[in-house]
Amino acid sequence: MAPTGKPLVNIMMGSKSDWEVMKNASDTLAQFGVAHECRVLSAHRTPKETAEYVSGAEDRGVEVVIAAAGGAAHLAGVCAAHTVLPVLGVPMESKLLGLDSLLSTAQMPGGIPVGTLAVGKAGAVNAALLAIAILGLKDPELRKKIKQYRADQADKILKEKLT
Ligand code: RP5
Repeated sequence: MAPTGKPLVNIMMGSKSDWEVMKNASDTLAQFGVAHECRVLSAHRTPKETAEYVSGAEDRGVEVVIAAAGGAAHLAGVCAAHTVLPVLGVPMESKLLGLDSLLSTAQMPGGIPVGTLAVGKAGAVNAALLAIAILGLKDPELRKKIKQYRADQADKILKEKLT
């Protein structure tokens, strides 16, 4: 069940076509019980609404913004330009295998940072985990859950059997 309460994380994506991948970020936050809101908002197609939404994030009590886009992927950069909250960028796979998205998201000019994750699903999951780690700085329960997640992950690897 999706966690209820005031969203601490906003997940934004440039198109509904990004949702299949970004659902992994949402599911990861849900697994840790972190309330969040997911929206389709585009840097290019809905520039005004994107700016308004992210500009209001701090006042809504949001603490981390995750922004995913593909191709000429300016969404995370535009978000970072409109808020001082940490912005985590997830480059989507694209016609150029995500390299265009990666560079568009990562190559920010000095002064406006975007923390850029890997292209695609790994980036979506890791953006959520990094958001949780940021929230965990002042939430010992979340930090405990991260440690358990890492321990479970290690256990799983150590138990792998190759036929
Ligand atoms: C970007 O363009 C979106 O983030 C998406 O990854 C890409 C393609 O969008 P659609 O044409 O599928 O809507 O803005």
